[in-house]
Amino acid sequence: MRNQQSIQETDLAKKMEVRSIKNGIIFCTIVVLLFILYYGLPKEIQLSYFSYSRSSGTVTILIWYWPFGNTLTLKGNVCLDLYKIPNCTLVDQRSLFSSAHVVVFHNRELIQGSQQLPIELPRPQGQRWAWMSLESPNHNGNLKKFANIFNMTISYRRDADVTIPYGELLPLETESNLVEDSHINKTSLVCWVVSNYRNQDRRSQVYKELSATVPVKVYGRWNKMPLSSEDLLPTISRCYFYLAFENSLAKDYVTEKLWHNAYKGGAVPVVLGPPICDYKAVAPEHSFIHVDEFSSVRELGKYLQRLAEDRKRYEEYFNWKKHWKVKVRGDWRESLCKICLQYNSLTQHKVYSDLEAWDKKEYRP
Ligand SMILES: *[C@@H]1O[C@H](CO)[C@@H](O)[C@H](O)[C@H]1NC(C)=O
Ligand SMILES: *[C@@H]1O[C@H](CO)[C@@H](O)[C@H](O)[C@H]1NC(C)=O
Ligand SMILES: CC(=O)N[C@H]1CO[C@H](CO)[C@@H](O)[C@@H]1O
Repeated sequence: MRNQQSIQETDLAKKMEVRSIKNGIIFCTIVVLLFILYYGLPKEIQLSYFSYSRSSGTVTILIWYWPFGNTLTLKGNVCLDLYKIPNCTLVDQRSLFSSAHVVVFHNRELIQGSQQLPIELPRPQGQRWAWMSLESPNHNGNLKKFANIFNMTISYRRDADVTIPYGELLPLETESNLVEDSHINKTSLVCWVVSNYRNQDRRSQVYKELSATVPVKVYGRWNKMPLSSEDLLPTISRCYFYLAFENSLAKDYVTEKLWHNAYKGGAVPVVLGPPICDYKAVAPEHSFIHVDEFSSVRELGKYLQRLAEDRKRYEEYFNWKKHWKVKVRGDWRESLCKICLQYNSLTQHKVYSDLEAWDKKEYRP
């Protein structure tokens, strides 16, 4: 009897225990559900969900306003039709904000105050805001106020999330045997095209020293010899050397002066800008002459003079043309479509906590 009762009691206790465990599980589940409802999913789960969903389907890039106010048409499937980049939708309607994967802001208008960031809009999970500029750091203004806002950078710099160089060399599919006579029509030794001459610039000092050693033909507004865009390349093609001197000396800042003017013009570029290693990273060896290769500008001048007289050695500066073709940067649509090529390899979570420091990063001459 006693035993029977105690067995029944323990049974009852067990039943009670099971029930309370059940209740506990239900209670915990409700708490977790309420938590998720209120706070949303923890970041890691959300991000992996998002990265899963983004690897298929198209990426939508929203340009919040057009750089320099130059609106370009986005009719049709621009990225596919013009640049053969698939699964990439370019839009400029602000009403599509909530469906955009990337929203792009061009720096110039933000700095001038003609455009504002839509900081009042709630940012959809996983959306990235991109800061875009092709200017050198000393023309970007003070970016301190943009701390902790942007998730990615679009710039000519090699260490930007999306690199938009002013130009690049693409490998030729088949090696070119076309041997041009690079000496044809050459009438000037050294040419320079300059519009904004500032006496204090390093390039102005180099020019002055160089022209004391060899003749330098100067074109452009400064010398009251402006060149129309049609006349630019034919004029440069008549020079043995072209001074591709950048107006700002900054990491990776190599502009169309090299890619378009010199390479397409058919003159050997004499470059002044970032250090030699920055040029070597993007241009073939023996396709340019860097001012820093010489102990003095006088030595540079003497080298140029000897080279122009040595047909064979001068010709060697064009050997790269057998393997490479020049590609100059297209319009802003091309730059924006290129975001899609990088999109799937972007780090999951990134914030530029100090954009100003990133932009003005120590330049090691
Ligand atoms: C040389 O000049 C002639 C006449 O101006 C022109 O037709 C020809 O294309 C030029 N050749 C090169 C390689 O620039
Ligand atoms: C983008 O930056 C914002 C603001 O700092 C941040 O809250 C958000 O998590 C970032 N998003 C990504 C995808 O990195
Ligand atoms: C990764 C991805 O979404 N790829 C798609 C790109 O678009 C083509 C059709 O346009 C699809 O077939 C791919 O699956």
